[in-house]
Amino acid sequence: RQVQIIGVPMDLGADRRGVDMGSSTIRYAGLADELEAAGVETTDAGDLPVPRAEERDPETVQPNEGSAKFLQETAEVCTDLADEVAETLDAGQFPLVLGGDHSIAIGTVTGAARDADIGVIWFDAHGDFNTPATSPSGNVHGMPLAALLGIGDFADTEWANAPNLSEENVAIVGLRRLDDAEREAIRESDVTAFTMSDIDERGVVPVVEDALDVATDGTDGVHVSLDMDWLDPKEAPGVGTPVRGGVTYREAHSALETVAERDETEDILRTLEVVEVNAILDHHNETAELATELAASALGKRIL
Ligand code: DIR
Ligand code: MN
Ligand code: MN
Ligand code: MN
Repeated sequence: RQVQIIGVPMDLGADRRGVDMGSSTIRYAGLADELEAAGVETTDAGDLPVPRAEERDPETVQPNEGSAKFLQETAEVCTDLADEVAETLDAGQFPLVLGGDHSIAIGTVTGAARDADIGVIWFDAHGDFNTPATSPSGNVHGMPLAALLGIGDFADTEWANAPNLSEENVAIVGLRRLDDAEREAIRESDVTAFTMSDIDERGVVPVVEDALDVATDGTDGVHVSLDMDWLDPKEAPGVGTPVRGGVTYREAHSALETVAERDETEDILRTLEVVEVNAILDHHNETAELATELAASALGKRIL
């Protein structure tokens, strides 16, 4: 497997500035060496251009302003990213996308789903199921799953609706914080959602096995989206929206090793992204280091 690293220094989708540095901090934490040690060859495409919030002309306020901040800019970045991901796959390489905030998943998944039926595993404390109409924050990083599935007012949002992705093939793992409208929308959808309570009761490996079954059922491949706030803030302090009660360091590794094991036998992994590492909030780059390690686990790193 030849991995192509694609950085997306995006922070327009989140209130906490500093997440734009996520891709550099993950690289600085030694991603390429870590992957090489795992026997994975890498190349690096560098960072996609992302406009700075400060650059925007206040005269050109978007129609969605207030309900979804920077939606137009997000659409542009995600369209570029989708092209980059699709081209990387066409070239026979494996896209590893580094955020940036979670809004970029709209681009990654749209690109991954361009020429294949895909399933998605979404490791996150949050549901990311808000829409511009329901979002209490207006931050697009709380909306990517709803956007990709064309939920609510995203129904006609062409740039965001992933072709070849159905709700039946989406599994959220590790949920512990939902806004009211998100809870409603997830219940009404055919998405499978595993909460932290499921992990408490059953253990992380059986839950991830079930999530893999959901994501692989009738699909050509799986996208894994890893929001670092999925982990407990004690393990991953460098995130903008931490929620207590997340998975531990060991559980996180077990989960991604479970993905890698399935991939070893069934060749299921199509794309991977790691998002929401916030360099300003991090302690000595430890969240970026953990992101690096978890990416290596997903791509097959083993102790023996
Ligand atoms: C919150 C936070 N539900 C929002 N979402 C986050 O702004 O919509 N998702 N942080 O990962
Ligand atoms: Mn998220
Ligand atoms: Mn299908
Ligand atoms: Mn989250």
